[in-house]
Amino acid sequence: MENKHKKFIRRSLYLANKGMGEVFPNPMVGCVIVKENEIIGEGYHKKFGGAHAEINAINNVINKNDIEGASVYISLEPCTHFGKTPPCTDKLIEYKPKEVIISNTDPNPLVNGKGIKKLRNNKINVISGVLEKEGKILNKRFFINQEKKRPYIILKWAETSDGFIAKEDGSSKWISCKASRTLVHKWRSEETGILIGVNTANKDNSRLNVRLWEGRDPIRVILDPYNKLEEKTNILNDPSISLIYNNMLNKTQGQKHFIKISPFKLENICYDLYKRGIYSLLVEGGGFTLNKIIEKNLWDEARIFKSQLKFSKGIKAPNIKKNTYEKIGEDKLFKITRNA
Ligand code: AOF
Ligand code: ZN
Repeated sequence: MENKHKKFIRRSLYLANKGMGEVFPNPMVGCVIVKENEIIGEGYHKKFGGAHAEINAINNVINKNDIEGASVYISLEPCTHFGKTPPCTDKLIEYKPKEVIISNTDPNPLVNGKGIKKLRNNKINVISGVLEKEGKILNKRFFINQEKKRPYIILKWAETSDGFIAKEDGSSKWISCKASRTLVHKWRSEETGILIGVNTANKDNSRLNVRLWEGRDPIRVILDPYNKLEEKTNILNDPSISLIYNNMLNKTQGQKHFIKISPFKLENICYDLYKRGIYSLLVEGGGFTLNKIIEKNLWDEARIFKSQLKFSKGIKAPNIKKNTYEKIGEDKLFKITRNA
């Protein structure tokens, strides 16, 4: 049987997950308060700007005196700063639990160990690192944002069975099957931004929105160092927002934002995106862009469809190590997560 700490931290992670899609860009956090092996209160961070998990859990306890001597399980170290809400650490100390068990320390520089230290200074026993890996996976975007000050980056492409992502003329439509394409639209709805290079934007006239699924459209990001994006493209003509990163032009025309980045470096673009609130990015090609990001080590996940088609020649897919796969319609889907 799983030990007691793991059991209740797992429950806190389960509760945290209920905040998915609502708390962003905050982390998902859950909290369980246990006395004599019974849960006496639990809660999670429900909405961005709203009460933190610990406060909701405390409010859920019927007799607040019971918290004295209890064990508090939290998926993330309690905060110590006055943000949109007062510090959870101070609130916990008021109620005198005997111990606090944590999955992850909070990478936010405003907290980062200060919560644990303050609890210990107030004679509360702290155990941290329980199911740490699971906690990090749950809040993978938040951890990358806080630690690297850039969006969480997911590469996506479809390749033929013989390893090509496009024909020689650069055309790449319909390599993957319908089911895979539908899944990609779901993924688009899950991230804040979507990025492609200018050649793909011109060649495919991509719209990069969510059509085969229900959900929010991501903000479109185009890498166009020399302003080669063609006037007729959907990116420049439909009413949605586009951020067009380039080497020389800073201007806004309606929803189209031309952003000058000089020197035109991926690291600088990533930092600018982070500052603008683009906390995650789905990168949909083309080959040049994908390879550049891989070369610069700026990716966190890759999702690769391998279809049954054969091209024999064309543009080679990026070369990264794949192992297990799942079947999506007629395709194989390989998912590679780094540092997991
Ligand atoms: C906690 N419990 O449930 C969450 C925490 O703007 P605020 O006041 O909501 O603070 C957001 C920051 O607080 C966030 O970046 C992260 O460091 C921490 N999130 N902390 O004790 C919670 N969601
Ligand atoms: Zn808090």
